[in-house]
Amino acid sequence: MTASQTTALPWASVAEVDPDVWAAIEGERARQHDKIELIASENYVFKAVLEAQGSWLTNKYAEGLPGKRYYGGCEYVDVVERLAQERALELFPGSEHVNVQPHSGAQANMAAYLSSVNPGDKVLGMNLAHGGHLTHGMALNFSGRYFEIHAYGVREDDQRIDYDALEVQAHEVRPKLIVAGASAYPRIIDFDRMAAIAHDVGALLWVDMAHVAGLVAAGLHPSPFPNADIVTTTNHKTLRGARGGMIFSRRELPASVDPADYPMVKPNLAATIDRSVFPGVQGGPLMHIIAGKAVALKLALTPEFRDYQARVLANAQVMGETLQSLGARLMTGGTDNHLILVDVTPLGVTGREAERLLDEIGITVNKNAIPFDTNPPNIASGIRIGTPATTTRGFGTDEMRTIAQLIVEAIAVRDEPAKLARLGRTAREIADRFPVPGLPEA
Ligand code: DSN
Repeated sequence: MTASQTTALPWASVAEVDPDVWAAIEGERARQHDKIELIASENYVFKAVLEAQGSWLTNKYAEGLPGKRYYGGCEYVDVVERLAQERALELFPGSEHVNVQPHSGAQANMAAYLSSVNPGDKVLGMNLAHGGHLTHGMALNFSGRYFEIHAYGVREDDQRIDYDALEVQAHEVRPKLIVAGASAYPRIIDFDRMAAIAHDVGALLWVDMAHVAGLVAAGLHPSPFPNADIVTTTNHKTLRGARGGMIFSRRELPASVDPADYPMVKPNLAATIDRSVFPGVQGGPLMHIIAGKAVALKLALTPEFRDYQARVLANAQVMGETLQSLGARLMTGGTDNHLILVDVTPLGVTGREAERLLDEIGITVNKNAIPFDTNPPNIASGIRIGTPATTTRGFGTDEMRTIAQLIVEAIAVRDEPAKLARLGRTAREIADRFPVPGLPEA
């Protein structure tokens, strides 16, 4: 390297400094453009969010909260974090307190536990195999290792949450904390009923609304506020924001619980939540990511965002109806939200086979266990299909109908490469018609 190259290095691009990493970034750009993204937890951020996330705010340490930092020079990051907080509280009416620092949904969830239960305490969470989440009590996760987890689930006949059974179980178990929320549940979750069940047994209700947060913000899924005591979310799923998490809470414990059961809550729940995020589970907040969250939350407060969420739902409806009319078995018989859980075994393949096959024709999904699955999780009987990303891209119900047909046809002609190649060309033609927001053209 020459002296002038060394001098230029601080201003050089990724492509110049590290062609290997740049090639992978560029490959991912092309993949995101060329393929149809149906992973229910993914989305595309707008350029303004990418710009904030990629900004020099990454250089700043800012442990603490706005106005109460452990570092100097925080005047601008304080502005950014306060804007994110104000917008988050405005987006979810009934919310009383928010911390926008969690690096991820899992870390927001860790802070929820730290604010409400001690190791060994009883927690009632949704069974992962029925659509729950790793951090809601899976044995290998910290949640399953440190707390006494009791799982509730869905009924076998209609695959819907059995609230009556949950109520009975809550009275038997007497948990300190009930966790609501799911990663692969296509129906509305009755947060109010779950709050009533929790408060009736002297427990706190924590809602992890990560998957449906955008729908909640748009008023298209019932809100967990004000009845849930703690609410966590990611920012990057239906909310279409920067990658990361947020945690909301009531200011005070609800009157229905005995404060003696929650000795970690001092002097109130809001302060406990903040303390649980930092120094509880994190050090310095990622200020560039918080800037991305602030920008995305501003966009989420617009009428266009509500319209987008309505189109996410309409697209999921049409996708589900078309798949069902073509012989696929939908868990719960349909969907109320942004995702569909499809048992693909009646079509002659496992979830793993379907995932691989669809990838071949340019459609990205994930294999997913279905409730009472007889296949192991790494094979699975189902696939999970979501519409947030394609809807951001501008796909409408016509495209959804065509994609559903492509999915079923690809499975039917899975042993015929020429036919699969033809389906792949159709998928690519659709993708080519809709540029991905925020993504530069090649
Ligand atoms: N991994 C996410 C999902 O795909 O649903 C949840 O954290």
